[in-house]
Amino acid sequence: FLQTLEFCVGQVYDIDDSTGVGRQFDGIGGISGGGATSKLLVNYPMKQRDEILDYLFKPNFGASLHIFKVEIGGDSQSTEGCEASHMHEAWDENYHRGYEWWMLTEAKKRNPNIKIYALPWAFPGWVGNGTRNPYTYPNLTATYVLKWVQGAKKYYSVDVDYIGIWNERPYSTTYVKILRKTLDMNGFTHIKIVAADSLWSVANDILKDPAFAAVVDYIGVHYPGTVTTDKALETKKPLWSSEDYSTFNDNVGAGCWARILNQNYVNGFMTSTISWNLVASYYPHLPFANDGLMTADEPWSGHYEVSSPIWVTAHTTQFTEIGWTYLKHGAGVGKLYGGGSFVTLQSPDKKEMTLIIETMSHDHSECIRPALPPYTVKPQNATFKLQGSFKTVTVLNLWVTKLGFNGQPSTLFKQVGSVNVQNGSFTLFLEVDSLYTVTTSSAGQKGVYPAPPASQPFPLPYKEDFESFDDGSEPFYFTPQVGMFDILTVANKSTTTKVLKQVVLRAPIHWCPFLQTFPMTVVGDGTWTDLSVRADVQVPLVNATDGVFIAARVDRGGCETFAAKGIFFWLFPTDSFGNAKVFLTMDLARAILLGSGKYNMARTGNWNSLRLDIVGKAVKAFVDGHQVLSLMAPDKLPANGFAALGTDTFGIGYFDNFVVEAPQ
Ligand code: 147
Repeated sequence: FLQTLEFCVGQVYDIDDSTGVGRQFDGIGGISGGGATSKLLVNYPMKQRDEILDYLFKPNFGASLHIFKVEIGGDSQSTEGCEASHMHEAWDENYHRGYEWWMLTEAKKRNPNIKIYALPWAFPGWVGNGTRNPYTYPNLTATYVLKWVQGAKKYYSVDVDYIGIWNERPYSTTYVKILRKTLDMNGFTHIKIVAADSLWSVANDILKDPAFAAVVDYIGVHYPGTVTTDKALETKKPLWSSEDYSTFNDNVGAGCWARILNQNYVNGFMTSTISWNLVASYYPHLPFANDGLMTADEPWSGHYEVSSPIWVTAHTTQFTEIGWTYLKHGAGVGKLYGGGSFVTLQSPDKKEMTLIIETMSHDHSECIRPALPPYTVKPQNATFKLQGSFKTVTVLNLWVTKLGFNGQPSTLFKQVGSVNVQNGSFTLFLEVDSLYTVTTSSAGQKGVYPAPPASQPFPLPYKEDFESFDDGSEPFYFTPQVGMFDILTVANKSTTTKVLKQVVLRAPIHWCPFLQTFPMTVVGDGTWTDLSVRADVQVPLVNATDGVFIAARVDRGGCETFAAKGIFFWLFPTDSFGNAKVFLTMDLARAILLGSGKYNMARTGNWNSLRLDIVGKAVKAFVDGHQVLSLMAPDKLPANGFAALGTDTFGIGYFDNFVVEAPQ
């Protein structure tokens, strides 16, 4: 008899606020940055760009995010590239660089209530003032961060809500205290501090040091695997998964995201989960391809994909708000008898409630990290019994996602009518790999735009003279991997011309495990094979690099840029007649020299034009139209890769009239 009953109504779960509630819900977010993850979004055709931003930020439309986290650019590599600092040097300030300012205003335009969270991954070298440590001069670092906060307010009317310390790198309790003081003294008492975007061990310092505890508003950890620690709970601080997900955005990624959105609270009492990244708007040949809630990496075609994690997000975000509360474990929050989990949230006035149920199976919900211990999920009936404030609820709206695998179709964020509550309870048959939202709210909407244009490869020939960009901005498509490349107007004979200038003059306080010292920006398509690459180049007289290069078949970017292979054509001009050197190398680090020569007409302070032709393994290099090198590259030459340009050291180099075309 018991078995039969269980088969009919399944396990019974209480939804009940009468003996108190759980923690305050702090919202679901996405990250632009860490780094250069939005690089290709900014030059989409306006129509598609607005559509993509609507899918991300517009309330009751798509992901409808509650929190937008952005990188405070540090002129240094932070995963997909380098993001511009607002202060390349101590004496320099510019609040119009890069794309994060623009992203902030677009997010706020769509949702004025979206919370803004800012975090540095890296810092310009001067912040360390001779050291590669941002805490040697904590006042300097705090002032640098303050300047960014002030810039957001002054130039974009954007209020920063949360500020972080240093992404996944050490924090200093002294620095955090000074940061608090610096913000307070400048009228930013409302900004809350998240510490420290890394591990749970920050709880030890919070428990030991009351002054530190007093300035930490939230504990933010990365990739917690849905669990927390006793010490973290002991601090009584709100706990956040301030970076999570980072999984390919197919249905397994959607399963990962659905599972952690629920279970970060169920298992770990975390009240916010933030996705790295928001939107995968970077070349897919860079690391972590498609690890965003959706993908928009083809500004040239306007093509984009609204991936299933967008609709998983909607299941929570469209029916909750920051400031709602989770119900207590055992009274609306818990694990399902047959596998899976559920959370219930209620509005502050206790009138609205939202129940989110996920039944993601192990193999269809693995995230990039950490490893997921085995478990099973079965189809099951579940009965929910409404008590307390919800006792009188009679009708609830039901939204369903069923992730399809092995060629099975998916149902994504579909309203399937309503659930009738009978005698204070309702029963759902739960399928595996599914997500259910049962809510008093009638606000949900599955936003839809007509299908975007078809996918196209990066178009060739590609020509860029930089004339259409403002000084100080960064050009579209060029994605700096080491160093920063800004637009600058320079004199050219009787007129002026806009050029691309490598602006980083000393090693940054880097985020990647290794310091990288050869500035390079990549462009185009990582599948490119035979190419002709051209650029006008100049090593100027002051604060300059020693040499400049153009390259093809560049096989990687990100934190491993230092190990990039490809064909690199270098020019080292001299400051007097003669002995200007040219090289061909098979790597950025110039450890694999393929050939060298001389070109007497290249002098610092002058323009020369470089051309690099590669067909199969045959490489030809030209300066000012004169062939200076011709050789066969070894078999190990990458078969495909980006076009690129760069400099030999942290020092100024100029580039203009960049061309990529099929070889003649
Ligand atoms: C995170 C970074 O914070 C992001 O910027 C991005 O790089 C993301 C990609 O998955 O990863 O950094 C981590 C890198 C390695 C680990 C965790 C986080 N890890 O090996 O546990």
